[in-house]
Amino acid sequence: MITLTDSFFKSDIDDRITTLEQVLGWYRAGNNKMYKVFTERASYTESLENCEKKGARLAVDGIIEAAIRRDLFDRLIKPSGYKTYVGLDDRAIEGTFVWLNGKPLIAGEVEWGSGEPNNGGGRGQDCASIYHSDLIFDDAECQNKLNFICEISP
Ligand SMILES: [Ca+2]
Ligand SMILES: [Ca+2]
Repeated sequence: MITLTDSFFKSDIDDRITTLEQVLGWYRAGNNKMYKVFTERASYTESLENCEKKGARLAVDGIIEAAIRRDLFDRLIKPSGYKTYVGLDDRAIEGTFVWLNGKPLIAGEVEWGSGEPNNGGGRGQDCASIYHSDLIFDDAECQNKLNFICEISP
């Protein structure tokens, strides 16, 4: 795994974008942020850490924006073939989903699967994921090992 270093972030933005796109395989979305789905499945906490190690974060902005979300789903999440974590959870207050940027999820902002979020019927499911089959969300048990999508502002 290639980890982005301080020197990378000090280099010219065009060089950074070229490196991310052409060397590291990140996708530049319409919001000018870059995305990559990682398939070394990880828990939610590990996914947060893995994105941070890459100088990124678990995806938020491109997931909130519906058109970008659709693009990211079609290009990255669906082909990855597995449920994928995004930066949204209700770990702090049960039933109150908050994006990693601190903004609360607005009702109707994303489409949940039928009956979701269900908190696992009381077992405790606090970490949001997107199915690879359809662009719908499910709250998963945070220790589940899923794919994850990172977001970086080059
Ligand atoms: Ca929950
Ligand atoms: Ca669920």
